Amino acid sequence: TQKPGKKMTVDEKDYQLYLVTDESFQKEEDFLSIIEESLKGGVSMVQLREKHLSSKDLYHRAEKLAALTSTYNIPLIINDRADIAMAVGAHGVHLGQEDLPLPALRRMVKEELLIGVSVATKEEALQAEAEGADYLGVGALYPTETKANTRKVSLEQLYQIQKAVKIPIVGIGGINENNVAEVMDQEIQGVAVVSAITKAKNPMEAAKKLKQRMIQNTSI
Ligand code: TZP
Ligand code: MG
Repeated sequence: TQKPGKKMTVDEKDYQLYLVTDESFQKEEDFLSIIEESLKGGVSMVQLREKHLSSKDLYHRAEKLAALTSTYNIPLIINDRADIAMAVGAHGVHLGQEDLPLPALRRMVKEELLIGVSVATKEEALQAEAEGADYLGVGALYPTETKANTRKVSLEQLYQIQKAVKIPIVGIGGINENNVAEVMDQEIQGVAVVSAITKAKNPMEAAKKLKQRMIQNTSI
């Protein structure tokens, strides 16, 4: 946990294997155990993204998740809900293009929270960076069943976005052990995944495999 008023800092390497949770977790026991297994397998950052929960249930879920991620010393980001992020002492909040504009949110949270933004074009990336985003999620790079209405971003576009901004970038959308190397070849800091880990029979092994495949093919 952090001192009030001071932004929790994250390392570039914290972005390497970023797990995003999904509403397919119906039972809380499964939710926490899948995440704990993935942390043992090398997940380096977690985003709570559960759109079906009430504010109250989301808060309780976030509180439990914050206890787990802090045990593993892993940054926790809350999708779209700065109030919940602040309430549980999370590291940051993640915004989509349809969420509250970054400057408005920044006025409220000051430097207490990291703000990540989802982008699909170079223009959106440059704007988010200019407005003070701490990192970007770029995608969807591949077809995904996890999110409807994604916009397609090619690896070449990802590379161009990476060249255009200085802040850390994670690729997202349909990333798995077979394509993670070519994503990392675009010289970005990491990948964000949902199903490749949460739907795996063994989330710990899935995380380990992703990490191996990603390291094999990068110069870092
Ligand atoms: N944003 C763009 S694609 C996506 C989100 C949240 C879903 C990624 O899920 P998966 O299962 O890793 O394709
Ligand atoms: Mg959102």
